[in-house]
Amino acid sequence: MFFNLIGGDDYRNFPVKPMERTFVMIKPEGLQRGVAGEIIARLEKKGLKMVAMKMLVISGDLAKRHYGEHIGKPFFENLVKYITSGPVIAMVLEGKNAVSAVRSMMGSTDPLKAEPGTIRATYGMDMGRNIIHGSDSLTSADREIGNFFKTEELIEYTRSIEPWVYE
Ligand code: DAT
Ligand code: MG
Repeated sequence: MFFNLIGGDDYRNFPVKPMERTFVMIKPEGLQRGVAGEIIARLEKKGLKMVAMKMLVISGDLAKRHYGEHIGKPFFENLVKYITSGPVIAMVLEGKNAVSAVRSMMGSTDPLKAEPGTIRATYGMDMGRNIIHGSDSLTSADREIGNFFKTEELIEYTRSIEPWVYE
């Protein structure tokens, strides 16, 4: 579990809150369809802080590690083929309850069942093309962040807007 304390001396007038970090990925169709920026903008507007971001083509090995919990399921082979089929954008986002904040913005796994207005409901039609990944727990977040980023790629900085995002 990762706790980062915003504030310190810069924000001594505001209560210090424990922050979570979550792993988020715009899947290949996000870039192919030209909507990656729009989706990132939603996450940014929400108030989540970007701690790391990179564009990459996922290798077969990394795909199998990332989706390890699904090995043996009927959709696994297709899932690996699809997630390695083109560039993705991988991110680490930080915020209060960041894991569940992102999951609720994403909506259910099946875009046709996702709540209206969520990212998957807005941008997707098919379970196998659901546009975005977000960690489902703090444990998964730690593991997934470690799979995609080195510690030195996670950037520590202070945002002056922090007191306008959190009371
Ligand atoms: P989520 O991405 O919402 O955490 P998951 O971890 O259960 O969902 O599955 C990982 C991805 O695998 C999911 O985003 C899309 C794909 N997937 C899951 N269930 C599937 C199914 N029954 N058929 C096809 N693809 C599926
Ligand atoms: Mg999952």
